[in-house]
Amino acid sequence: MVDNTASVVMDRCDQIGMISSEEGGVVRLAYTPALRRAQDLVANWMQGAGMSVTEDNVGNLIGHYAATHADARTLIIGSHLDSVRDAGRYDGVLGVLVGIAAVEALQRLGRRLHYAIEVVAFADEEGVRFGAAYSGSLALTGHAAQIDLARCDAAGVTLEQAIRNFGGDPDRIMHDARRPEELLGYLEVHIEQGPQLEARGLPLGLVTAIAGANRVNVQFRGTAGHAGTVPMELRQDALCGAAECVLLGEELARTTPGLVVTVGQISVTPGATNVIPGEATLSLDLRHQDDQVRQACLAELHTRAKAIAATRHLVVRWEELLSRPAVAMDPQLSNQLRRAILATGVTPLELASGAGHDAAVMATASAAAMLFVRCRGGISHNPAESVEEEDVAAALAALGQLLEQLDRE
Ligand code: HGY
Ligand code: MN
Ligand code: MN
Repeated sequence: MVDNTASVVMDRCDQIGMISSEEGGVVRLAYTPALRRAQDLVANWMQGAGMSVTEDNVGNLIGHYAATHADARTLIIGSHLDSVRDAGRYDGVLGVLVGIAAVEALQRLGRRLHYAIEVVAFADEEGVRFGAAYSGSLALTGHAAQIDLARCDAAGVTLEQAIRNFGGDPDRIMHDARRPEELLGYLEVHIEQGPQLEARGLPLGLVTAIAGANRVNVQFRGTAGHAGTVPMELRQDALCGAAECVLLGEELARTTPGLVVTVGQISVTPGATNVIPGEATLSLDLRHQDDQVRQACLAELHTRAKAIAATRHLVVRWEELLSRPAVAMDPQLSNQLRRAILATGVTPLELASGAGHDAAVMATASAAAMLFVRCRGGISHNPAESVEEEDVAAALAALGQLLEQLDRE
């Protein structure tokens, strides 16, 4: 039988990639109508694969493929359907669709395993709309208390209201928690979002660890004034303070091995060409594989931001939105995954992930492992994101092999 599963996965990635809240680019933010359309389409594919489909209180989409017996443990295969702005078609989406395809292959053979499989599309992995991230996997791993339901999006809608509008129940998200003893493990298939697999001509990677990350909103407040009349030495220009902080973050990252610092957003008020900015707010994203280094750099940046404010007679507000430790993948499950990849004739590259993933949160409640798929030029968070169909086929073969291995043991 010609196995056209990989081409079905590619086609479905294209179909999901057509769903966006904006013309001319892929934007599917958490709890928006665009994500609703994507989740409803994926729910149909889950049903078609013989899974029973539910959504939990926090908005995770969950397809359940029952085991041979009722009290069996569950292997969760997950990733996310929400996207960044102007996103590609594979970040998150590929992992959900490969999971469904693996279950479809079992269903076609009428196979039931000694464990149940759940394919989960986690709510709000990217955290673009509300600033913090991972609400789906946090709720599922019993950390609902870490979710700040009062956070607002740019339109002033709270996360709580957004979950309710989406059809979830923010008052009951603590009940989404799964008991660790019922979980066999967690597996996430994801594009590498980096250049290493391509550089080595390898299709698949085995993730060793996921970098720790901080997200901070840094707000500088000065005094708005007339661009034509306030002498330079009397200005309290909030944007100049923020700009100095941006370049300072870049400088710190350039001189600290393994540190990455990114300012992806900056907003200025009042935002008029002839008004000295009274306020400037920047988003800070800081990551490192070593928690000590990451925390020391974060503290250094905070100290330097306060010094900038003091020198420029500004007030700085440092609001921490997210702080995630670096997480090592589970050795046993990773060994199983390595064996499965090798059994398909592929030698995996072992590498750490600079990108964050729900796997880092799932690892707090279950053995977690990740399979990376080569992506062209390592490009991601960009419409040019792309994968080769044969690399998707390689991932499907490795996943199918892993499912059989886990079933035998
Ligand atoms: O930001 C990240 O690393 C991931 O794309 N959420
Ligand atoms: Mn992403
Ligand atoms: Mn992702």
